[in-house]
This record gives sequence, structure tokens and C-alpha cells, in this order.
Amino acid sequence: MHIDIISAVPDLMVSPFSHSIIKRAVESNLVEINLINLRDYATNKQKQIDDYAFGGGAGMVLLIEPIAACIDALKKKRVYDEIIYMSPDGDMLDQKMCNQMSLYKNILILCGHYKGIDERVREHLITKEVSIGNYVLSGGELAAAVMCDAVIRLIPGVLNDETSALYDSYQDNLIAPPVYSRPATFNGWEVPPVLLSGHTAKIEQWRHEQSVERTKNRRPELYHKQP
Ligand code: 6GU
Repeated sequence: MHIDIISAVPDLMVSPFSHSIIKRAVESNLVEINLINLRDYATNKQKQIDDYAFGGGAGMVLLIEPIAACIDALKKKRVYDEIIYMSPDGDMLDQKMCNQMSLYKNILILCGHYKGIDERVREHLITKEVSIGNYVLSGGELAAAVMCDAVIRLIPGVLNDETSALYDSYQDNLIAPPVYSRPATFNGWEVPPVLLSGHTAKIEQWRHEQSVERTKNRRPELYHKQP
């Protein structure tokens, strides 16, 4: 998968892609992430990428010209499955959307300022808008990092058997069961005995029951989506 991310502050996303699972995915060439500085596509001498909103009001608006120039240049190199704008009023990211995106070959992501981007970008250049929740971030960068993390770990080969995405919370609209490790007793707090029994079938059954109970209690709306 190839992911291009356009941002006015691309450095914000360096660390999220430089560690652990995502770092390994990049190193194994399972994913290529290209951070693009919008300022490199500024069209005027002052390298300006934002300006006041027509009609007045607080906050700067990202200009259409650098964004259009940047997207045009990128489109000459690749055909994108989606051109996504990160926005708090976009479609809500969920596991199903992540699964669909994990099958894409090329994704272009545009990160905006909290005040927004010229609406004509959204109308004419964007194919999908995504939000990661009902709260407002200062920009789309952290949201893009969240979305990319959730998508990249689903690409075949990124996780090994032990960390397989099949066991994730939400994968079957069920929350993952609790896990424990050594010591078996800490402060008198015991690990559930079944997990120490070595009885694989009983352990699997216990985990499934725990998943169902947790989903009912913590995410009843997911429980009612059971197949
Ligand atoms: Cl995608 N962007 C911003 N700025 N805030 C958000 C968001 C995105 N998703 C939730 N809040």
C-alpha cells in the first residue's frame, strides 16, 4: 500500500509512523508512507498556504491553489483509490471502514486546519471525508495517524500470528477478552484459574464468554449487531 499525506505540519506525523508495528511494516515494504509539506506547493512568493476567510470571522482557511497544485502533481504519479479529507464532520471511522481501506493500493490523505479548507477543495477534489470521533482536534494530522495505524495493521503480513488482527476488539463486533501474565498471584489478586489449566478448549470458551459479557456491558450497541 502507498499512502501520501498532505499537511501543513507533516512533522507531527513522523513519530507515530516510526515505532513498533508500523515501523516494521514500512521497513518490510508492506506500506510506503510519504509525508508531503503543503508549503512546498505554495504558489505565491511569500509561500503562503492560508488566508482570511471571505466574509470575515476568526481563523485562517487553507488556500485551494497550493492544495490543488499538490493533488494534481501527485495524481500524475498514481491513481488513488480514495482522496480523503480528515474532518470532524466526516464519516465516522470504524473497524469496517478500516478493513475496506486495508485493501486499497494507493490512498491520498489531506489534513486540514481546525478552521478548515476552502470548501471548493472538498466539493471537487476530495472523494471521502473521515472523522475519528465527536470532538475537535487542532488539525487532521493526529486523526490521519490514527486512521493509518488502524488500517496498516490490517495489511496481510504486518501482524504475526501472535498479534493477529483476528483477535482484535471490534473485528466481529465483539470486544477482546481480558489477558493476564506472570505472576499468577500479585498482592493476592489471582489470575482466573481456567487460564492456568492448560485446557485449550475451555480457555477458548472462557475467552468467548468474556468477550460476549464485555460487549453486552460496555458496548451494547455492538452486541445488537451480532451476525
Ligand atoms: Cl479527522 N480532524 C479534526 N481536526 N478533528 C477531529 C477529527 C478530524 N476527527 C475528530 N476530530
